[in-house]
Amino acid sequence: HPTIYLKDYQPPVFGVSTIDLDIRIHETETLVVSTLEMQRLHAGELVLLGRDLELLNVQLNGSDLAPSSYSLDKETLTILNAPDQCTVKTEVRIHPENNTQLEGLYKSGGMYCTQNEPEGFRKITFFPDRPDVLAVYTTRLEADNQYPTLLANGNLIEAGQVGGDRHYTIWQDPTKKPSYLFACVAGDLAVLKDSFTTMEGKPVALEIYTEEKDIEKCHVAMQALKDSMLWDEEHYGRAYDLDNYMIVAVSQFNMGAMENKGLNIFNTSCVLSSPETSTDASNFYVKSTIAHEYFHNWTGNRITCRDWFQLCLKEGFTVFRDQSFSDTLQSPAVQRIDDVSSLKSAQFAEDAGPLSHPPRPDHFVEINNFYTATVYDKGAEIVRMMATLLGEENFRLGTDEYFRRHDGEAVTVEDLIGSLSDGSGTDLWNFLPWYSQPGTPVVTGQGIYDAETRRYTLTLSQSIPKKPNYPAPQPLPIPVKIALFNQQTGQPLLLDAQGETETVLMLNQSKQVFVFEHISSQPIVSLLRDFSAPVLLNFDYQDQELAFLMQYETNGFNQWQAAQQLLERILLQGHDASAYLEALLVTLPKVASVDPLLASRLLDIPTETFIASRIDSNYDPVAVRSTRETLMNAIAAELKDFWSASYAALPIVPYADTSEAMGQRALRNAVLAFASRAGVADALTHASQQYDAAVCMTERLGALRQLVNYDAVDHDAKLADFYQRFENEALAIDLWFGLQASKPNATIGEITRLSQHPQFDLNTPNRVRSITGNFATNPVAVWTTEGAQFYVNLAKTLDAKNPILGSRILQVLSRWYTLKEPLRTQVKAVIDGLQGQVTSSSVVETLANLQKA
Ligand code: BAL
Ligand code: ZN
Repeated sequence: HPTIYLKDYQPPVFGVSTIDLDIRIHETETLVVSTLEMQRLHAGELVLLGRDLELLNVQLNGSDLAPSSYSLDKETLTILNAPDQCTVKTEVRIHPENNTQLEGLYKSGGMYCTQNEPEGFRKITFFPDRPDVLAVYTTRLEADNQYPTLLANGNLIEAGQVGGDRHYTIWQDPTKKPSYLFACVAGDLAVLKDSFTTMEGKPVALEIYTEEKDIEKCHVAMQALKDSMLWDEEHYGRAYDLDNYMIVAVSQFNMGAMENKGLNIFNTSCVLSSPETSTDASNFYVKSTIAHEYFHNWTGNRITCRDWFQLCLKEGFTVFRDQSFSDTLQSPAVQRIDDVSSLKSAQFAEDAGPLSHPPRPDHFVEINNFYTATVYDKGAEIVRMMATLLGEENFRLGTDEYFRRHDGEAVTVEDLIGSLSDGSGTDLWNFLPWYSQPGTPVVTGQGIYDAETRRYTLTLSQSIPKKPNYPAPQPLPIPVKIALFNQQTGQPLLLDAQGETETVLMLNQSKQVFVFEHISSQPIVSLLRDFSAPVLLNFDYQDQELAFLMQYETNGFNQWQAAQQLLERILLQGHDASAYLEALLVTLPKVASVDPLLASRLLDIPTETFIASRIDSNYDPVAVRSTRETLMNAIAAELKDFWSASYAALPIVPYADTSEAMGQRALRNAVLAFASRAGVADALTHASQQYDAAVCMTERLGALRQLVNYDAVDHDAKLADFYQRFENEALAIDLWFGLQASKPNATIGEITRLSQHPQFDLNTPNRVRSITGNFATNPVAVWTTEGAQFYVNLAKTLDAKNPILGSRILQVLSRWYTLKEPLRTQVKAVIDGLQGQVTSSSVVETLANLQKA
């Protein structure tokens, strides 16, 4: 598999002005005829890309081409001596009914659907399948009458019967788009309809398609769609451009969702939501994913990527936009906590291992391997830093300029930085290295107070890990948002004459000194408020100072961050837990009474996998478990009275989809978990009662988790009850698998049995991930030869069936090299056993990266 380099980018030789597609679906084959109007842009050959296509016919300007006039290999069709303007028509046969890779056109359950990002379109027809070739699409779709719903991008312009048992539709998308945004669907689907009128007065028909039985679960998504449309108008001045916006729910899907122009295709897990079958977390995820895909219409579709190295251009910006939208759905402090939690556990871990890469990689073998936390989440953090630096008004001027300049184009990260700089009047070019340097920067700080001069001097320095095959890292611009607190009063200090208590320091050299005058006593500094930069922070705090910030910080995010810093010291450096416990004892009840959602997050204890991501050698999963268990037990014991009192104060009430109600449910579940651990009398009885009385999935699953984790007498009965209740609800059954796979003391035998359950299905990524993702949270069992073998076996099976998923699953083992011996050697031998057993570019590239570590 060849390596592709950013530096080798060449513009397309031919453009395509229009493509007419005729897709005729039959049970045992699909025939695709495509007609491309092509124009030469540069010197070179006319090359179309195609994979797994059976070429039946090719015509140039209306005449059949003899085999001597074209050449065909596994990936390309080259038309020899093509004129500068030409019409190229191909007819191919494909087999969506056998396509288990879930790329291109495939069958999911009883319906046909597509997934073309990044390179699926070449599995449907021959085309210059690259994001910088933008064309107008007209699609004719024909299928048996048993598939009454026939959808494609754009407007429906014709429909009719073909004989007695088949029918067709013709769709035209007026906007030029790259091939990865093409979509079509054939199925028997119900539809939920609504409408939205844009700020330009244009009515837009909104439609969500799913199985009839799930139609009532589409209301959350529909409301989120309307909210997103309004939000983008209000915050970015962006209105929707087509007459309709369709979303189709699909049960077999590798990604969360896909932003195809006017015809989003969604994993059911990201669009269906009901209180009975979805947790608050998944309900929230539905809303933010709907927003994400909608926001892509401007950041991704109207302005797309020049090449796949620029993936973070659309993904980073769009994640930043969906995170900002989500600030309106729950308290912004908790939104930031959740985003930073996942950044630290996924992206920091990725950047610390053999899969480390910059947000804009400079080479890849398989682009599917780069839909990563680094591209998405670190990409979002870079946009966030620039937005922080500019402030709301100037950031808007910058984004306005980006949309004005590049609408309808396929562009690069440089185009974004250039527009933001010129539009805002602030030079942001020093942010460019953030896109090209891998590794998490470490910011180290020291504060000195001089009582005589009443001066507080803060010294900050940065260091960026040097990664193999990358040039020596250069210093980055790092915005550090800070506040200072008076130790005696607990109040924030005024930092200027305008009464500001917060300021942003720009650290853009290796080391810098910042001086604060007129400070009347030794302050406590709170650094990196709202996580103003994606860095690791190393400040010479006393534990007591962090405990102080837990109690007195007025910024909810930094209250949480102070707790996390203390916890990391306890878990990673063996610090005594007393300062943390004392602070938690006074802080938690206070926060719980005003913001239960924030209180629930204050009980976040770094996971074993997060702790492991910070240990680079001699990692002993059993020792980490034991240290963490000791801490958890100490917390449970210290706050025993609080658990009892607050559980009683949080009765089950009728369901509401509000931040406050979510907070009460989250806190109740966290309290129940600690109460069960503390052995509070009746805790498991309460769990059992909560299971029975639950009005929503969050309550039912939260209770069931404690019954299962603590082996309550009725846990088998409740698991059976859960299964029976939700037997026909695939997403709830995923939760049932996931809960058992994440049981801390689950053995590999239990995991293997789960994977042999009749409802386990290798063709449904959600089901596979319900086990592989949840079991991965149990490093004690994963890091054994049997545990590693489980992942290796799955990767091997999926290598042909679904390599994108196979590669993801193998990535769970990426930090094998940090293990203590003899485990390290044993697990490496298991990984090496895959060598020569796999052939897909996705799995082969990941295996090679793992072996290089
Ligand atoms: N573009 C792939 C799915 C997403 O990020 O929206
Ligand atoms: Zn996206």
